[in-house]
Amino acid sequence: MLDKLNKMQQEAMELINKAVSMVDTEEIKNRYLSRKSELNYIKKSLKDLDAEMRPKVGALANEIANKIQTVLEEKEQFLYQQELNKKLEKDAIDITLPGKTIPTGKIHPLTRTVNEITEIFQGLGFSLVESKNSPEVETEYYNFDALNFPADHPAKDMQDTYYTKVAPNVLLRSQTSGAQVRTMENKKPPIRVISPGRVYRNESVSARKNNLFHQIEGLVVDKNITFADLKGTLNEFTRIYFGEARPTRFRTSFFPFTEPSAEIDVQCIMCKGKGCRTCSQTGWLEILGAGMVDPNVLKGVGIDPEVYTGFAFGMGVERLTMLKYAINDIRLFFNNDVRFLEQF
Ligand code: 2NL
Repeated sequence: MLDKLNKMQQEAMELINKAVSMVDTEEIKNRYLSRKSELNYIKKSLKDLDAEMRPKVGALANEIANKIQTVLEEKEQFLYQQELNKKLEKDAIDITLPGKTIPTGKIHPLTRTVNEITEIFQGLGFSLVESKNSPEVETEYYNFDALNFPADHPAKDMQDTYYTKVAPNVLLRSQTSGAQVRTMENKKPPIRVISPGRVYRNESVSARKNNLFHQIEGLVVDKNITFADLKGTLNEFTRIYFGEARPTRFRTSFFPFTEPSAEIDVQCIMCKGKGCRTCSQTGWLEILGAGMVDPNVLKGVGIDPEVYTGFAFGMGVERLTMLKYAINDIRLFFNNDVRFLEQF
């Protein structure tokens, strides 16, 4: 019996030695230490042995059970650590790596300019035209006739404007002036509005021209409005938009809807007036067209030009954006190339 126990111990030690996983140690525990194990059976059957053998076998059985338990627990601990280490290694994350960033979109540079210019004029007391007064599909009347264009004006030519097939007099607007004509029809002076929006011209597309672009027009109508108000307002706008005091220049010009008319230049922001490629060596950049509202335009919307006067102006959003950020191709605004867009 003692031999049998010794052999059992040896066998158990070998198995423990060979165990490579917690599954193995669990099996060994069942085999040698559970209630149904042979060792337990021997311990329970001690009473059947004779008085001389009983204490010896009992002592040895207990000793062996304790030994197996101790060694097995050590092995279990070792295997547990080993398995844990493997798992930690496998699931390891490098907490010093940069986090996953979710790319966020940006405001389109043209939208940014429109917002910026709108806010400047809002600060000067202007409000936005109502969108119901500002359709992109317009009638010939609001786009041209109400603005004092003569019937044979070249801008009305099919070559210059997109006419629709809806009706002979329905077209894509070539300026946002129609929105201001509608505003004057619906509201008594004093009027101080700006009308940003998309406009269309039948152009062949190049680095400088696109057949869709954006315009911001402004209109003031009240009693005693003079050319001095026009100059003061637009000088103030230029100062704020270009960020610092910059000389401006008002040149005489012509538009059918204003009299007198002016084109407004700002000193070249690239060369500060010395002359460079951006300003074609002139030292000046044209940024605005403007003038006193022609009496015929006021009459047309039922405003008495003997009582009220006004000034109006218009500017190209693409052009102002290109000047401010030194962009050399208008098509960049419309290609949606992220390498361009993400720079703003
Ligand atoms: C330019 C010049 C201009 C206006 C637009 C206007 C509107 C009404 C009455 C009179 Cl309702 N004038 N608009 C006046 C002068 C110039 O635009 O170069 N635009 C890109």
